[in-house]
Amino acid sequence: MSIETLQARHGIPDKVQFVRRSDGAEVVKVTADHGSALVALKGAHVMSFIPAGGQDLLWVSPDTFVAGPGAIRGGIPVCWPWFATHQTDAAAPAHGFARTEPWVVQETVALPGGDVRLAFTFATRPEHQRWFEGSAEAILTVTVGRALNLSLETHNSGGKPFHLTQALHSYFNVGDIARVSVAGLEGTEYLDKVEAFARKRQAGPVTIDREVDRIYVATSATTTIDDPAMGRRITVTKQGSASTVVWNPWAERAARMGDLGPDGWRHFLCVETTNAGPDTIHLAPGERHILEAQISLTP
Ligand code: TA6
Repeated sequence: MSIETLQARHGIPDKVQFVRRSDGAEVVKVTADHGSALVALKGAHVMSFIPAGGQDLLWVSPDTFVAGPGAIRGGIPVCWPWFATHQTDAAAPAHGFARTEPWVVQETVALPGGDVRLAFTFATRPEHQRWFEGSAEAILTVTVGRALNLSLETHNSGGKPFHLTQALHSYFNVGDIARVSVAGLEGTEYLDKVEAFARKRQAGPVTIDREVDRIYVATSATTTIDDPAMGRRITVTKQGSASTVVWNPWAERAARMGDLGPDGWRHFLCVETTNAGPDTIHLAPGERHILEAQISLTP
């Protein structure tokens, strides 16, 4: 559907605007009473969330090419229907195929309290069968207000059961990664991807002084990112998620990645709401699962 048709069908004056930017990216601009957001149609990818009077909670690389075929670096990639590398096919798209494909706009709603809700859908197609044998539908609901609420519902719409791993892979904007700490995971076990998935236990808050790539397991805890350089704290609460991923590539790996911009790694931390690693969702035909995250500035 063209961006003009989307605007005619789903635009809401002063609140929801569908635009093609000068770089070719098709995006939805959302202006709610207490916050604003920007969502790319590719991947239903939230690229910005600014609570009223504040600064962006999300980081996007200045070097990312939003309109290109690859994944957007930053914001909140929706990793679905698998997280990280595919279980059997290393050549399959990392973090699933949904993050680089267009999603369908289902509805936009101006809610009574001043928040704005958008809903996007994505359905698997026959060409995905080589990587994913089931038939699934995803609905991503994005509600913008004082907080950013995300709900990712998965429905097994086919006749076969399937396994699902997934993430709301949020890149948070931080002033100085070396001074950030994350509370909420104290005492939690994690798989350390930097050390061949060694099983370890978190002592105290999470701090970053090297490459960190961890799947915290068996946790539904709320996490709070304390960012003294920006003088703020960000809280992430979640439901339908029994794992949390914390990732920052640090300098060396960032240099190899090539799309983070100069010193970009210093200015983001991923704290991801996931079902990842051993935390796998099994859906029988007709079953549904909902993964939810609420992201807000801590008052
Ligand atoms: O969530 C952490 C992680 O899986 C890391 O291992 C790292 O690879 C990161 O995601 C980024 O993945 P990407 O495919 O976007 O380069």
